[in-house]
Amino acid sequence: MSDPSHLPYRPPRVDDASMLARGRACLDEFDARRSVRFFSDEPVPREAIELAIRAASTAPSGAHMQPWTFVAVSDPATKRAIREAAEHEERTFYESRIPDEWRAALAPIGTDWRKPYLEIAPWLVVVFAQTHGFHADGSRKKHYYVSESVGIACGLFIAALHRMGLSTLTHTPSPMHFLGKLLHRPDHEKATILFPIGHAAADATVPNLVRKSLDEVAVFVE
Ligand code: IYR
Repeated sequence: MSDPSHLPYRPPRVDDASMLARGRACLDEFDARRSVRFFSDEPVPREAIELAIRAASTAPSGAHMQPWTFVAVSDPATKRAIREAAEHEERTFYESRIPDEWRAALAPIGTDWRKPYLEIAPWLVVVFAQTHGFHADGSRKKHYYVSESVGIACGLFIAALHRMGLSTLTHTPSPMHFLGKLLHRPDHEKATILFPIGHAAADATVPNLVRKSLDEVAVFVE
């Protein structure tokens, strides 16, 4: 007898030649993505953000708990409050807390404490990790592999935005507690990544970075 809680799954079979053609196209598309710090203020429809969140939420997660909350902000006053709080934290980071090795690592990227994109980009999406959930009776429900699950969801989110022609940045103001306060999130939700989202500015530039080669990132055991 078949298990009623399991359904047949028959992903379409792809022949090797098509597989490799698709793989190359996918690589080219992902390779063309860059983290963007210069945004246009041109509006982006809310539905584009909804679609990217739904795409992200298809990520595999520990015991299928989907332990994430995406908070999407377009309200200018809230964006301004986030910018002000982020710049306050970043200023102390860059001016005193930053260790020398970290400062040197960031030098080629050229970042500093100023974060104008937090007001210019039409959307900010803050991804919160839920340290636990709740059962129907209000008791705690355990979540598993929360960082891994949220990290995978964020990866799919970035890929979905890129496929839609939108730009983003994985921004991690440190510390991030202010985001939970400003966005009225409950204590069991921890801010993990803040994504400014929009169209890249017409004159946007990106650091001239080189990606590691396959040999530097992979080992095959055959
Ligand atoms: N959170 C800071 C610092 C920063 C840290 C890393 I690691 C980066 O790759 C880039 C920046 C900021 O957002 O400027």
